[in-house]
Amino acid sequence: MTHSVEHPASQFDPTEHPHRRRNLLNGDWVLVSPHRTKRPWQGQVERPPQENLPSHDPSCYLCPGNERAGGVSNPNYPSTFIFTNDFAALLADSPSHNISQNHFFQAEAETGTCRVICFSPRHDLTLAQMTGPEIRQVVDVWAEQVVELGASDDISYVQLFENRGAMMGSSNPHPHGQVWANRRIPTEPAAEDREQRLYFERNNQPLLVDYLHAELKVGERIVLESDEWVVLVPYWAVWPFETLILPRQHVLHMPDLNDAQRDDLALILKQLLIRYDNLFETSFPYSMGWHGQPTDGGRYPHWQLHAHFYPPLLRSATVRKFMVGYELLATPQRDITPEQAAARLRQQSNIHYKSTPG
Ligand code: H2U
Ligand code: ZN
Repeated sequence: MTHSVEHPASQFDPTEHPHRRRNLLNGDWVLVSPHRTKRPWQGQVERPPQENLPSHDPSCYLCPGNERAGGVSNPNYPSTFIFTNDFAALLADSPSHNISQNHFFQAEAETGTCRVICFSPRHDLTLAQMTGPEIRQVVDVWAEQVVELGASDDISYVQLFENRGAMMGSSNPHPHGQVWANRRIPTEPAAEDREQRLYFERNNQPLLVDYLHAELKVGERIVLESDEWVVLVPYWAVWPFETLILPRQHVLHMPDLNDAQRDDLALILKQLLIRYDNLFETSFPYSMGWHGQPTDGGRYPHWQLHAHFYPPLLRSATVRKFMVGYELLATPQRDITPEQAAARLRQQSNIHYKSTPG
C-alpha cells in the first residue's frame, strides 16, 4: 500500500492548486490547473482577423442584393434577413425507412431545418458595433424563430447560435448567425434538461435561478449586471473567457421575454461584446448560442433560459486554447481560473477600442 500525505483543507488555494469543478448544467467535470499559466508558448499563432472591411462586399453571399452559392439573390434588406441554409444539415422530408436497428449499428433518421440569420445589411459591422435598437431587432428575430419553428409537431428543439470569426469556423465576416431546428432534442440541451429536471425534483426551484443567487452572493465571477440580466463566468467554465448570460427572472425560453428584458438584453450583449473585443484589441471570435426549453409540447418548469459564449482565445489575439490531447481523451482542462477571467473582463473599458473619441 502507498501512503499519500494529506494536506489540511486550510492549505487549499484555488488560485494555486489543481482541482476539478462540476458543470451543474451537463454533469461534466473540468480540471483547473492555475499553476500552469506561467508556461511558455512556442506553438501555433493565429492570424488576426482582417480589419477595415467594406460596408458592402460584392463577393459576399450575405450582403444585400448579392447572389448566394445556391443561385438565389438576397433582397435589398434594410435590417435583418433570414433564409433557409442552401446547404442545410437537416432536411424536413428526408426518408425515415431503411434505418438498421441492429445493436452494433444504431441510427435514427433525423429531420429538421437550418436557417441563416443576417444580423445587419452592413458587411463591416459586428454585434459589438451595432446600436442597441439594431441588436434588439436581432433579439426579436431569435424569439420569432423559436415560435415559428417550434410550432411544428416535428420540431422538439430550436437551437439559435452564432459562429464568429474564422478561428471558430465562420465562413464569412458578414454579421450572421444560424438556427437549426430538429425533431429530437440534441445532446447538449438534453443533458441540461436532465440536470435541471433532477434539481427541480429535489428542490422545487429552477437550478439556474438558485445558481444565479449563489453567484450574486459571492460576486467574484460576475462580469456585468443590468436591471434584467447578469453576465458571469460560470464556476465550471472550460474555455478561458467563457461566459453565461442569465435573466434575473425565471424565463423558460426566448419568446417569453418581455419588452424591457429584450431592450436590456440588447444593451448587455453589446456591453459584453465590447469588453470581449477590448480584451485583446481584436474582433473577438466565439461560438455563442441560446438554450431554452424544448418545443415538443412538454412541461418544462425546471428550465431557465440562458446563453453560452465559448471564445477560443487564451493569451492574445493570436494565441488560442486547443481542446486536444487530455481534453479529448480524458476531461477538459483550463489554466487561468474562472475568477481571474471574470476580473479581466470586468476591468475592460465599456468603450470599444475602435471607436474614435469625440
Ligand atoms: P457559418 O456560421 O459557419 O459562417 O455558416 C454560414 C452558413 O451559410 C453555412 O452553414 C450557409 C452555409 O451552409 N451558406 C448558404 O446557405 N448560402 C450560401 O450562399 C453560402 C453559405
Ligand atoms: Zn456581406
